[in-house]
Amino acid sequence: MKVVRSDDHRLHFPHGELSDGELVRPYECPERWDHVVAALNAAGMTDVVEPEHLELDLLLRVHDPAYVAFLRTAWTEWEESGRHGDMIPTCFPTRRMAQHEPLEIDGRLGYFSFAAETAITDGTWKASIASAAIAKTAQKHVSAGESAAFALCRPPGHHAGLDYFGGYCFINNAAIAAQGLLDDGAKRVAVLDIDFHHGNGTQDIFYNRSDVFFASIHGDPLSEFPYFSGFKEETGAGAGDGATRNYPLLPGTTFQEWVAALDQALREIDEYGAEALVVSLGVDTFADDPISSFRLATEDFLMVGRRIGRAGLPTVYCMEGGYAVEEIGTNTVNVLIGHEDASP
Ligand code: 7XA
Ligand code: ZN
Repeated sequence: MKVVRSDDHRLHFPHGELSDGELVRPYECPERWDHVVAALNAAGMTDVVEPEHLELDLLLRVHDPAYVAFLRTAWTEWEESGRHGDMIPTCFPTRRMAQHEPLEIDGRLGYFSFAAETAITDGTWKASIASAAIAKTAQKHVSAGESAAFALCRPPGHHAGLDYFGGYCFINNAAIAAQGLLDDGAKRVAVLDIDFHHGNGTQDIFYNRSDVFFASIHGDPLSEFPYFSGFKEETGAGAGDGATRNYPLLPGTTFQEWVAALDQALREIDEYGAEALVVSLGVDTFADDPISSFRLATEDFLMVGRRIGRAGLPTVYCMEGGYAVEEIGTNTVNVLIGHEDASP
């Protein structure tokens, strides 16, 4: 399996994350990437590819132009306003607000985000573009005939919506990959999101579309981030009516319970008639993950990959969450090994 990665992820690393009332070292840290690379190397998955240059127009296939313009210049605007620390949003529009895009950077920061744990730094734009380029390059290899490719994206992407960031995500890498698969010939694509957290951004981007089926298995939003999206009754709208499926599961969910939802999601992807698959691969479903509450074990991830591989679809894996830093590598690579085991 081709592995696409780049050192540019290191350009993004905020000084702090607002968590449980304190400013802590961000859970989403560069060492996560290092551990995944170490596990890939240990497993002999060394068919490494550098990302190709990303045309910025591609971002506009899945994101709003005003949002992309904001992300691109946010740090400069921040510095020009005399600030140098991390850009942490503190004021958000809520129900019936957000009629106007503010002119001032603090207002714009809140307008284009949904949560305060995620900061922008001077390297965020470059790292986010590199991450999207990684997803795009992995997709290109799959569209060209590879059965699967792994995009080692950092920052992750599945919380980034049409016009907002949050949940450590800025550009939606999985959406870039799904759109690319369509642009290169697939008629119907599925995104399967197995990260612990609901992929609200991916859902937002494709909610009204029938050419991308989105299925997400995640912690029940009544008790887990992102809280306001990922309920069972969210099934798509307009042309996309029926093309979104959510499987919210309770804290403490075991592998046996979780895998029943995975099998159901894979059946629905099959019924939908997807020609290609994007997997939002988060391993924060792991029992020892510090910010999640499912109970998957390291060896379970092999079974996850086998089940996905048995679907027999050309597949792009995009890295999302996973914060048990010592185990993130083995857990991630187990999914990829399982996938390869299952492939014909
Ligand atoms: O998949 N998404 C993540 O792993 C990020 C979740 C951020 C949670 C922040 C809660 N304070
Ligand atoms: Zn997550």
